[in-house]
Amino acid sequence: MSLILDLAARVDEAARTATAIAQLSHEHTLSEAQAYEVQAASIARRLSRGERRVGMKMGFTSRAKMQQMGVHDMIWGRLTDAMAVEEGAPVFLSRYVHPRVEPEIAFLLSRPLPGNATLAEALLAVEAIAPALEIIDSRYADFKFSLADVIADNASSTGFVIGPWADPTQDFSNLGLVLTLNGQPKQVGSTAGILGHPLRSLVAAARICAAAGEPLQAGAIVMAGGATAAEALAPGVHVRCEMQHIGAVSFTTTE
Ligand code: OOG
Ligand code: MG
Repeated sequence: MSLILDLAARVDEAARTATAIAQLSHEHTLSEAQAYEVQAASIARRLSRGERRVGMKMGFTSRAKMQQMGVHDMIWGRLTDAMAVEEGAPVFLSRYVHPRVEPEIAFLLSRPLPGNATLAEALLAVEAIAPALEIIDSRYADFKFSLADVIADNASSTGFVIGPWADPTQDFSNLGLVLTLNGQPKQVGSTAGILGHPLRSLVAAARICAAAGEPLQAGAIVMAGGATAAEALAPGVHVRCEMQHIGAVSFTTTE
């Protein structure tokens, strides 16, 4: 088995069985390109189990996230239908290693986006925006990783919860947001924390996906990246993100 396929099996099995593994970088020096090959191969394993691609997620698009994790490059990951969590459905923490949650904004595309799309073109391709929560879960012990490690691990993707879809023609450049756990505010921020305007994250997503040979298609969901640092999840917690003007999204955790 090639090294890429072997490492893909390692991260995929770790995610599937919610078992922490050692960082790949402890044993192997992977380039960023090789790490994305591992990610692609791990997603191919999911697709062969019947999962379907539904979009992509951006990572480290805010200073808050970069500071929290000590990584200063944008990354991306692939989303499948199995990662979608219906709003209000219970989130079973036994499925994860050490899950965290972070507030994001999601885009739904009504048309394909070429790699060279401008901000204006990207906006025209947005059918709707929504307040969203991303559940991230590094498969690496202690949630510690190098850039190549986290890329190979599909950018810690685990789950995403999308709130009510809203009109994208309103100004969403600087919407205040609050992340509460059991009613207690834990993180406060703004969509402006995402690259100054979350639409910039969509433009970057279009460029990255086209370069990877998987251009963004109509119907794709794009998660713009955490606007604030992430919070650790424990059982029995009601998690809610309220986003100014566009509404709220929530879920409750269980064992
Ligand atoms: C990596 C994933 C980063 C974001 O929104 O910045 C990410 C991690 O923090 O484990 O999802
Ligand atoms: Mg995220």
